[in-house]
Amino acid sequence: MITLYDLLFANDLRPSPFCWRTKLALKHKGLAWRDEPCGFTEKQKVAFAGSQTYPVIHDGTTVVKDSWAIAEHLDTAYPDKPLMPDKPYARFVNGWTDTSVNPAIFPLIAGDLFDRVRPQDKEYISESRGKRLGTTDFAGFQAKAREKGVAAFRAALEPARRVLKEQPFLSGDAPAYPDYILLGTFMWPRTLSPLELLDKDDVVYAWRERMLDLFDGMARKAPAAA
Ligand SMILES: N[C@@H](CCC(=O)N[C@@H](CS)C(=O)NCC(=O)O)C(=O)O
Repeated sequence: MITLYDLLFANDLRPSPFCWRTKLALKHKGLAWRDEPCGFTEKQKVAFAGSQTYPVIHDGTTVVKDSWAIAEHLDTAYPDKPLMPDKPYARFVNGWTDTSVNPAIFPLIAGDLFDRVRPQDKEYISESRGKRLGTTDFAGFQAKAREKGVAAFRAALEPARRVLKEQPFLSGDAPAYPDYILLGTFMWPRTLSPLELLDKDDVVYAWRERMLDLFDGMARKAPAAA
């Protein structure tokens, strides 16, 4: 049985966009796994993998860290139902999401995220994210960021919008890893913040609805922010 080391917030919330990539990839393959929830200050749980981040998986005797490496491992070890039939395209979506989409979300939810961090992890997040943002007033930072940031986030999605105007999923007629990458990103604000990032008439909104329904509504049913 595969073990997934999954980032844990307060009230058992599991928002990590990278861990969601892995969870959706495992479901796509039809593989069962056991969750090992880990807080920000519990990195000793993934020290065996030499990792400072989640996700990590333990698959038999194989240990894999980093969501991209995990997707590659799953396609090699379980070649049925490929996650990445077009690997260069998947790599592009991975890089685009990491560098253009995720950074556009973080400022918009920084305060809501901080509110939902486990109490024992707050000092670590305050220091590490405070350094990144230049302030520990996360609520104030978030309020300011939302003035222009929602429009900027929507603009960053334009490459996906152009694809989704032509086909139901980023990967064509059926979802695959590129779709899981982007849905993973949407699971992050969905789990941590009541902020709605998309207009209802956006093709990305309709795609997200289809994605939330996959695997018997696995992502839709996951605990989300009130
Ligand atoms: N490139 C890595 C990034 C993973 C990552 O940054 N994970 C975050 C959670 S969303 C993390 O574990 N952060 C730990 C920390 O900030 O201390 C991947 O794709 O797995």
